[in-house]
Amino acid sequence: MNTMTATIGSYLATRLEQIGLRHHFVVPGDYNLVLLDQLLLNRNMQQVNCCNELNCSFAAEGYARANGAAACVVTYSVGALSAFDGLAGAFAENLPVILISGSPNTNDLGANHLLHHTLGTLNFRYQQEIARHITCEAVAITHPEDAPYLIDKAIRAALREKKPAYIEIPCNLAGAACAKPGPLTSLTETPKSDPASLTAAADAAAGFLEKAVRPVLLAGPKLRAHGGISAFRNLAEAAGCGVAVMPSAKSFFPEEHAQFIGIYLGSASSAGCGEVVDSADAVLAAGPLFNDYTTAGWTAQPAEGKLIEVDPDRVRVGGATFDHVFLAEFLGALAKSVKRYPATLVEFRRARGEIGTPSVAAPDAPLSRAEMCRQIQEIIDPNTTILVETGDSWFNGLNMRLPDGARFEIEMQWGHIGWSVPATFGYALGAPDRRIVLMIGDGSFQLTAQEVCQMIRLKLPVIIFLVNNRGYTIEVEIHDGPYNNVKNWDYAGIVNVFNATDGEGRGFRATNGKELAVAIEQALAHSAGPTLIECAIDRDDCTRELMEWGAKVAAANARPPQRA
Ligand SMILES: Cc1ncc(C[n+]2csc(CCOP(=O)(O)OP(=O)(O)O)c2C)c(N)n1
Ligand SMILES: [Mg+2]
Repeated sequence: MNTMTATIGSYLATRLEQIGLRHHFVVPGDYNLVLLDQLLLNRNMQQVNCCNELNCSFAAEGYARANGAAACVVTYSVGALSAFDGLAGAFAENLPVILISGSPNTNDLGANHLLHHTLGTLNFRYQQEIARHITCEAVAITHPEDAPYLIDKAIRAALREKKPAYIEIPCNLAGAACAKPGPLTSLTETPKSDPASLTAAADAAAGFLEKAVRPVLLAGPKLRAHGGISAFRNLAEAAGCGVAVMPSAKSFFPEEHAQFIGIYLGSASSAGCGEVVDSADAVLAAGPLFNDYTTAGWTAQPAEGKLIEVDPDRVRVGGATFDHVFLAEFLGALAKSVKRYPATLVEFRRARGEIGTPSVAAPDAPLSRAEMCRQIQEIIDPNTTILVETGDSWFNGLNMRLPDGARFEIEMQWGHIGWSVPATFGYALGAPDRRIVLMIGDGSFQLTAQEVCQMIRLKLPVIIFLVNNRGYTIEVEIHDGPYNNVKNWDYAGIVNVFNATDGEGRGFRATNGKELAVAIEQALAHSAGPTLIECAIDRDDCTRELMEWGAKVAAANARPPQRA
């Protein structure tokens, strides 16, 4: 039997299709053109061009958020080194993005001559070396017979670790024959906890909670990547206590649930939540990520002595660590034995007080941040995903109330401004039936604005709220200076530039509530392309949470150097 029925490119395409990809993102270059031809032969996957490789990697990152995994294909060095920024972001955000880079002809590896798109030295291995730092597996194919093994090794690692992987394919091998793919199951096995360690961890956690009177549960960003969302909810319902979420875990626990107590971010928490979490005598944090931002400058890190930390593959309770215990299994095991702890819910209702309805601004009053958010809130339905960019959009978004089913995407660990335009593009392709809403500041938009043209090209009805406060307001709150001013653009007008003669994007500028309402109405009625609504607000009109958080982060940044 002839098993050599695949090419390296078609093998890769089959694998990407098998792991659930219906799209892959590309920027062509001479080192990857034959590979792109091979990928195009697979009719079950659409090849999606991006404007540049940074955007290409962020588009894949956004697609992975919607779809569970993603792939992008770039050319050697000039492309890949740009894509590494988004790939590193996927590492930080626990998303399995496969980056495939074309590379030099295999005959050039040992030859004593220089190549274009390289450093102008004889070293052609540096790209893979760099990739090792920002992926869980980085492979370089040098012989066709090894290709299936190496491709599978990289994809398997990415799916298991929920981290990016890197595959380098020389330009003269993409069309070379190799063995055809075996069954997919070999790539997607679910890891199993050590049974004794799992039982011991669940017993220790139950015992730890029994000593507490006011425990709370805290959802962290790794819950989704590690498949723990429903197990977390079951545990919460078994324990009956208050449930807070970290900012990057917003939407991982339903906000309409009777046990939801809000977003925990120290003094920048949502109403009533900070008081309850800070005074809890035990905090079970599931898939958390505590860094200087998520702890508001180290002011909101639960003390070690009251923390149960459930990481993807280990649990820490008090002074003990239980290894090889996987998050979802642990939450499931604990749910079976946990007692009920209603105290924090009672406390939360008291601490939160009455929730008022936001007042409606006069239609022709200058647009305020509050009025903008009030109107955006009205279009968030259970089928909406709202993506929020680094800046005050983080806090505006965190303050939105999500009906059950609505989703929320934030990139708070990597925090690359400009992430959200390409990520929204990728997300929209991965979730074609959802309403996609993006909130982004003027400064961030200027990094990756050109990817709006791809939303136009593919007729994606994304709604972009571009918050024009004429500067880097989040940085103004951390540390101000003349560098925080941003050159103004005609943001609504730029959509027409991208439309050229064949696009159907729409651009609006809102300077008061009435103009915003009209623009939103038009956006909701427009399905043939994106709508960008520039919301012109005052430079200092920012959230209370940003001011609180900014002051804490500034203080953490300003700590003097320690003496030995
Ligand atoms: C790639 C990158 N460069 C620089 C920064 C630093 N930075 C963080 S937020 C920010 C400004 C964001 O301004 P804008 O998008 O206008 O949001 P605003 O705070 O005004 O709402 C900058 C420059 C970053 N996070 N990422
Ligand atoms: Mg701004």
